Amino acid sequence: MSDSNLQVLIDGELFPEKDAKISVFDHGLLYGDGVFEGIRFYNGRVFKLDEHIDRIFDSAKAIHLKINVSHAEMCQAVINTIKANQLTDGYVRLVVTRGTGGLGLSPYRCEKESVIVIASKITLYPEEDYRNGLKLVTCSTRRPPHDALSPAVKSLNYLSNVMAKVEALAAGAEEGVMLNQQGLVAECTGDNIFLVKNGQISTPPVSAGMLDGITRRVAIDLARDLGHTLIERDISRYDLYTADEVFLTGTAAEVIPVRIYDEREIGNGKPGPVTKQLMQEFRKMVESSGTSIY
Ligand code: PXG
Repeated sequence: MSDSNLQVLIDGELFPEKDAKISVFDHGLLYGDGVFEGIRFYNGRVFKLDEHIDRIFDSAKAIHLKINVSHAEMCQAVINTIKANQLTDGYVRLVVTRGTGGLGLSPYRCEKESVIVIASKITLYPEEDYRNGLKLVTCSTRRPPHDALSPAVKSLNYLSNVMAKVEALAAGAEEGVMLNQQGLVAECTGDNIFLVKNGQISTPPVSAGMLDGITRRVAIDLARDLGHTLIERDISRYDLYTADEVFLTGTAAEVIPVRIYDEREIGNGKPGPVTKQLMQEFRKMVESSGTSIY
């Protein structure tokens, strides 16, 4: 996705896209040493901005990366970048890298972190996928265990997710289900997962080893507010195969139904009523809440 005239913010300074560059010695590039966020804005308002900024600070803390910018300044950087690009609807990629250092793993040789804000338009799944649902397969690439790199950290190390996505696409699917070290369902390569069975909604707990998705939290609150029973519990592939409905949540995907999983039709193969209701309520919420940009 490349918009020719994008203005990109790097360490507080705006650059035209073609001049928006960082050093080849940045440890974000050399070691994937850094963290990021994907944030959406709708209708001139940034959705769940505080939550995303909190999460990037938590991710940074977890990898021992000090961000020398305050929460409020980070929010302002996001808003200013959207403004500079005169956008009302789109997507922000916020990246904090360890910064420029020598060759060698030690982060202590990096002088200062770099904060990058890209604001752009977004297109992910085509409209028909929201109407019909996605095809999913199980990937052989697992989520890393908590004692490797915590899957709760939204780090610049997305290779296992990328490899899983390659598997999913190779199988002709749109998304891939990633299991944890126990073989239980964790999440998808860039989305969290939910199922509905006999009117009850369930989703794996964060402890299953996943990103604590902000859209996931929104979906949980929405479902409960609508009077649904929602529980966090261990979920196996069997549970998904035999579910009445399955849907995914993510900043990019929003709330999206699943039609087929590992060649098994989910329910009757059409988006179910709970999924449709949550999609609708989610849409209402994003259109009517968030931090004003202008
Ligand atoms: N799991 C993983 C592994 C993710 O990367 C989610 C779940 C959903 O979390 P949120 O907080 O977005 O509800 C994500 C989010 C991109 C992109 O550009 C990736 C995400 C979100 C937006 C854009 O690939 N990942």
